Amino acid sequence: MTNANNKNSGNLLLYMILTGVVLGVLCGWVFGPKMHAVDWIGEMFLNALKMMVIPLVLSSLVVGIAGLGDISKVGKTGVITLVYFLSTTAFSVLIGLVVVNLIQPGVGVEMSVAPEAETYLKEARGVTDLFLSFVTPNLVQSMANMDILPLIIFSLVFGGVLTTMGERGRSVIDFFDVINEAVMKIVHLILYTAPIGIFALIASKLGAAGGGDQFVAELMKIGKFAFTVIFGLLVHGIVVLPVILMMVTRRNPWKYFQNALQALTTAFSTASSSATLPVTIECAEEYNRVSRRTSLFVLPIGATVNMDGTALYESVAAIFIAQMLGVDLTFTQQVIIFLTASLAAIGAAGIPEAGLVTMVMVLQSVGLPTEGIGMLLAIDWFLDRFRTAVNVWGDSIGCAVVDELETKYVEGG
Ligand code: DAS
Repeated sequence: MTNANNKNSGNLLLYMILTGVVLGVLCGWVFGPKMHAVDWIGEMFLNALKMMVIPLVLSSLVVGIAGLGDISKVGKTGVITLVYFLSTTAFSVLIGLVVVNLIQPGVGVEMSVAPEAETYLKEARGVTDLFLSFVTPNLVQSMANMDILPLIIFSLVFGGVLTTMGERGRSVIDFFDVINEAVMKIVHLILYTAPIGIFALIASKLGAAGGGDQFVAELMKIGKFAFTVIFGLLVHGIVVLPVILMMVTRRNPWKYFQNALQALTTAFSTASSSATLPVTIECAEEYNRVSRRTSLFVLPIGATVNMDGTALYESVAAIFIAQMLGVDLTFTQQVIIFLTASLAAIGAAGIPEAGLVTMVMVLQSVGLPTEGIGMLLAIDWFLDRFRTAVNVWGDSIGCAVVDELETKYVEGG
């Protein structure tokens, strides 16, 4: 199919997905819990995308690494990617800290704890656990648990080693190249079900929240907090990231956004960066014309470790809980939150509500009661969608930025 046909069919699919989102909100809002009936359709669509994540990450990184050239080029591109990830995450946490200290959403709010908070407290990991999670004693077990971080480390090392094994290594890389292409073709097929899958995901989620009225009542309980989070995410997503894109690549951010919209809509609907990864790669390569070697290197890593939206959310939530308790955090404690929120975002998996689990680390770092998470539970499924969309937007812009700098300073350097 020519690129023009590709784009047209992509546009048609996008309009159908957006229609699915609107109808999903309407039906969930009006029919409430009755929309539980379509829960299984949304679950099937989400699982179909998740099913592609493991083969996609493994094949993408092996091919991506090999495409970058010799080990010194891989090293330079890796440094550029890491600098982009860390700087945009730092920016997002800084924005979070500024807006939450200015708006003060927690002042005057009574803290009540939801019983389900226990679940998130049990799954929480400390800073050392985060570093331990980089390497696994059982790769198959980690993949079964959708623990992508160790798979990324393994794939990067495996792909790097293959590039040093001459013809034999090349043949294995070509094998993974074919797998990667086949996986992307399967994703194309899955995306034909996206409109109905996304409709079902949103309708059942909003229905499970009790429908429109119940959802608004819960939202109003911590409305100022929700406003602070969404305002901060918009500042980062509409100002900071597009400015970086324009300054480094001279690309038109609005055009870039339109071409990434399918991925952003999927991220919003699924609340999962990992499940959205196949679509993020498709939008970057097919529509935004980012080189395959860069998108296959940056996006699988970004979907797991580069989570600007999550980092911002965790810094805002920690200060919000302190404000509710009347705890006046010192400057040093806010610096500690800056560091642990950035780390927690790196450790959060690209799955729904992962940011809640890693938030425990942030609260514990400054001695705040982790039960405070209970205040956020009722609407986290809603705010998670916004932060996941910003996570994916940050990854999408990252691959264009790295592509530009890699071409200028590594390939051509
Ligand atoms: N839902 C996570 C993601 O997939 C983000 C989060 O929970 O904060 O990016």
